[in-house]
Amino acid sequence: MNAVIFDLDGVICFTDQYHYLAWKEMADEIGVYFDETINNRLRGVSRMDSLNIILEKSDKAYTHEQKEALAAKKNAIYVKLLEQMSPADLSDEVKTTLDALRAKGLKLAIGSSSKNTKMILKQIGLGDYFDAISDGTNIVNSKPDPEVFLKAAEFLSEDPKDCLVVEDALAGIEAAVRGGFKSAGLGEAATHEKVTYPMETFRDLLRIV
Ligand code: B16
Ligand code: MG
Repeated sequence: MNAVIFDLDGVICFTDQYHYLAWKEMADEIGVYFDETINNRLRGVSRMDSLNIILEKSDKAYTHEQKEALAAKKNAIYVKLLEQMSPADLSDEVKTTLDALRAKGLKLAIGSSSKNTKMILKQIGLGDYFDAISDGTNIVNSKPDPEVFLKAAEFLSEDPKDCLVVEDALAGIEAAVRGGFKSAGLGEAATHEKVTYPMETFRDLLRIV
């Protein structure tokens, strides 16, 4: 293994609650039912795909422009909430493990669907930490398409078979498998039938690589 590619939300840090609060405010404004169970389906899913899932509960048809406006409204609320994040939102376990992986000579990258990746990394004090960042701003197709991870491997000049993808979402493991990567899964992702290494906690990576 030459490199490790980390999903961001649900692996390096946790912004689920901010996504939830922002989508909830938007959904309440248009009178569409939304709860934590629906929010769980949005993990690892792109912003527009998330909105489409939320609008399954609406009987109104929205135009593309109206959807763009709703997604922008949600994102403005979300970004405001992200401003509260600080290095205290990066756990000791994650930071210590990342440093240990780097000390082993591995290249470290991010592969996230989020277009807010760079802001989040800056907020938690990892703005300049990774060797490459592939995120929602450089892809056309989101997970389970492997594009975000293939781009990360390309940015690192590594072959997918020499990279480990770390994910918390089933769609993320699917993307890793389709791209020819080995995968390590946390939470729900540990239950994917094709995951290479199911994990209980982030530091388990040290016994994998
Ligand atoms: P944004 P990940 C994903 O991040 C989140 O899990 C998902 O809930 C979100 O909709 C997606 O990013 C897009 O985020 O609206 O900030 O572009 O898990 O791929 O790091
Ligand atoms: Mg995730």
